[in-house]
Amino acid sequence: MGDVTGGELLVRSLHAEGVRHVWAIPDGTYMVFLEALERLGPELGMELLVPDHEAAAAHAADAMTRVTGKPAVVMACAGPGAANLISGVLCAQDEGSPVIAITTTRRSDIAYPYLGGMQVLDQQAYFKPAVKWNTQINHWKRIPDGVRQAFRAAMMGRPGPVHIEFPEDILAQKGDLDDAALWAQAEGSVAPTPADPDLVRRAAETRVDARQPPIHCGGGTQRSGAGAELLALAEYLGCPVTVGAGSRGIVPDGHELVLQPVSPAAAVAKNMADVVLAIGTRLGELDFWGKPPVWAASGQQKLIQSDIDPRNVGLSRPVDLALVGDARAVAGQLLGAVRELTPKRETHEQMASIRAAEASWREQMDARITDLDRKPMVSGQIFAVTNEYFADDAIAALDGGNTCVWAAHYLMARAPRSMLWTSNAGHLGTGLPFAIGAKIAAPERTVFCVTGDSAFRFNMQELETAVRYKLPIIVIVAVDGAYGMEKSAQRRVFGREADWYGSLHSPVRYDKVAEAMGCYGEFVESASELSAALERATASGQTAVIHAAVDPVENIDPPGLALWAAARSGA
Ligand SMILES: Cc1ncc(C[n+]2csc(CCOP(=O)(O)OP(=O)(O)O)c2C)c(N)n1
Ligand SMILES: [Mg+2]
Repeated sequence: MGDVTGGELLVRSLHAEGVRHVWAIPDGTYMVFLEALERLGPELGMELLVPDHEAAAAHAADAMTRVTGKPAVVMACAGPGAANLISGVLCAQDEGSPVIAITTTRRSDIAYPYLGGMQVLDQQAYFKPAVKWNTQINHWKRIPDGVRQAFRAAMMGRPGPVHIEFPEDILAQKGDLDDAALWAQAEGSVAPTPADPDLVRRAAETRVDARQPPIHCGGGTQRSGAGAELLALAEYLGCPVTVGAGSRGIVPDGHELVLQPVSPAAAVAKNMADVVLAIGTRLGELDFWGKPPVWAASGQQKLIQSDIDPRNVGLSRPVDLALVGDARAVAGQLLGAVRELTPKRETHEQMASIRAAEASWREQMDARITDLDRKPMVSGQIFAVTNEYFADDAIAALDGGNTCVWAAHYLMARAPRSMLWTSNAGHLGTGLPFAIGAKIAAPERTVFCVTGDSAFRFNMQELETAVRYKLPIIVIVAVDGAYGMEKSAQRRVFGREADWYGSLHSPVRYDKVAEAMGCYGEFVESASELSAALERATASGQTAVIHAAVDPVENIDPPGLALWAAARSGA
């Protein structure tokens, strides 16, 4: 009988999967695990990260997966910790983030909900709809393979969260390491799968013969890191590229072929196309379900759809050719196939009319943000300033209601994995935790967050976490004193003069709150003051919060709101 605890075996099993960070609020049920993590962490290169709320930790882990393309681990205690964790896990599921959620249960002899034990919850049932796979490990020996299964399940197909739980007595059990099935995964164990080469060839022929062949990129392109291949494919064919909220930056904004989502230009490209390649996407709600009026009707337009998960293909409209496979692999295959069929092409002539549609839309939009001295500022001006101030590979974590709609139109995403936003889940409270997770995962990259004031309040306590880990992230809070997007909805729905029922906050100075929590704070009322404030915030080297007073009337009406509302109708 060895003396390696289940807690230590869990640490070693996570290490075998390449884990470097574990988010967890200390708890007695896994103190044996924490003992081993403290003892072995320096040697194994593993670190404990302590959040202030479990849901925020799940969001931070979510961001880590987006920035690295790898799974990230979050742990929570039996009962209330698990309950707090769940909203972050649900969000990760919507977003396709491989978050490994670990919970404990109380001891096996008392972990029965009817028995009267403390912190007892049927967590298997509770997590089941929120994850791809979950299990309970009931023997010391099964810890490494349980962990291995969890990592495989999280990464296979469309990535997503998984849940494993350990009764506290299993973590306290002891055994001999030689008896444990502990090994690192072989290279290639989770290799990205390509599509059928014959179908790829047919798809390439269809695209080469097409008159107007845009590429539409979904979030799967970001997950698989398909940026280089897609850029090369688009440039080779000279075709327009449309992106969704989850794929911004995959072909960098500012590139002559890429078009902003939810814009007339993107609608023209999609609607006029005779053959669309939609890659790494389900064609969901913010893609207008792949249907008219933004897209042409399926009889008039061929759709080649590619996704890693066959269940995502042909969901809401018929598909002419399906390429089931990893987005990066498929984009590389298509590039190889079109190169054999045609020499490199000039930029498609259609780009001229598309750009004309974009220019008139942009002109109207930009007229609203030209006066940089106006107080309070217009929300969109925040992004005009951050676009200038931050480097191309800076990571922007976005959060809020209308604040994010402004961001969608004004923020330039100029690198892959540079814009983090829960555009599928629409989950407020993710911005600050995302920024924290991103900075930990990519310390060499600049990270900033722009958040609505209401969104910020959901997880504002995590400023303490950012300060504790000395993370120099800059948070810009767009303060309209309200649930701005819900004011827009009231105006739309009430059918009478809306009075912002339930939508207004009492005044808060977020820079002062931040200062009280050990951050650097700034209060800014006009966009012209914002870059100097950003300079000072950067120079502080601290976690910084800038209270940006935005015009509450302007914030009710971000650009494209009618288009966004239209996106949210139909199916
Ligand atoms: C967790 C969560 N709760 C509630 C909502 C509903 N909701 C969507 S937008 C919004 C208002 C957001 O306000 P704020 O963050 O201040 O941004 P603003 O619209 O004012 O720019 C609300 C309450 C949500 N999406 N997520
Ligand atoms: Mg607000």
